[in-house]
Amino acid sequence: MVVLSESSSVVTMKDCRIAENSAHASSLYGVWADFDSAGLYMEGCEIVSNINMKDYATFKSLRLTGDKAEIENCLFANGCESYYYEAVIILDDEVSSVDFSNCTFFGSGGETIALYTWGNAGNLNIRNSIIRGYGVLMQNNNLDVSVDYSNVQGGWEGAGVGNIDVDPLFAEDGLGEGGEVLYGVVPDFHLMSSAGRYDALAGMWVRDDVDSPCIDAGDPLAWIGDEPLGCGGRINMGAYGGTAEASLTDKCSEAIIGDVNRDCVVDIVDFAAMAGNWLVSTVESL
Ligand SMILES: [Ca+2]
Ligand SMILES: [Ca+2]
Repeated sequence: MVVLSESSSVVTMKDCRIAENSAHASSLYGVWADFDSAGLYMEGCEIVSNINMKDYATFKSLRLTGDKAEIENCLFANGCESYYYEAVIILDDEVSSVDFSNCTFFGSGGETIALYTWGNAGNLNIRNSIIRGYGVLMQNNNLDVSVDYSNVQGGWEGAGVGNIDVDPLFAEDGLGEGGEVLYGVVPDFHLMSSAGRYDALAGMWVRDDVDSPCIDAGDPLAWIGDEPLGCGGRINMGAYGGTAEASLTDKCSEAIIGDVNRDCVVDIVDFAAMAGNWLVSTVESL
């Protein structure tokens, strides 16, 4: 477990992986961030396949206690079979502002809750994310919550637009047909795609027979980031949306100069994107 406590500056965690740990304790955490005055920035982190072996115990990927956090392109998924209660993410009281963007929350087994909040008063914004498992539970909640362009188990009836509730068609969720954890099976939360999907285990691109509904389902105004050629010109939901490992929309024979949004067509959308940034420069002065 990583514990971050009483930091006077913003802590950055980038491309960290906390995985395949098991322990026997009442309560376990991947990261517990308890800040008095600063905040947490996480990008590209994975807290996956950890398990608490004790009955009626929990493993929480992330616990935020206090102040603000900004979390992008992170994956939170932990195994839990017979335990009656678990939360992938927990937000405690005193949280003031938490933004999740392009994250995947997956609670497996038992009555696993993907996102749990308790007694908060602040802002929680979730965008372009996938929340599967036992859905979202909020108790004594005073948070101002918005969820946009996300796939939420059980649906989302609060503030926000563009949300869906469908099977995200992960490459491998690590569960059997009865929802049981398949030990020894390495989960892979890339989205299935007939045009192309990065197989994390094999380290190569493959094609599936089906297409995930989370492909090109993110905020249409969000930039595609590093999504590769054939990305459809629109960001995907989930932890790999906006990255070079984003699942593809189209099979494209070659890149075309001027195809700004990499959807394999040069049209007015590309022209507008370029015109909107006309004469903008990011060159830093020496
Ligand atoms: Ca896309
Ligand atoms: Ca284009």
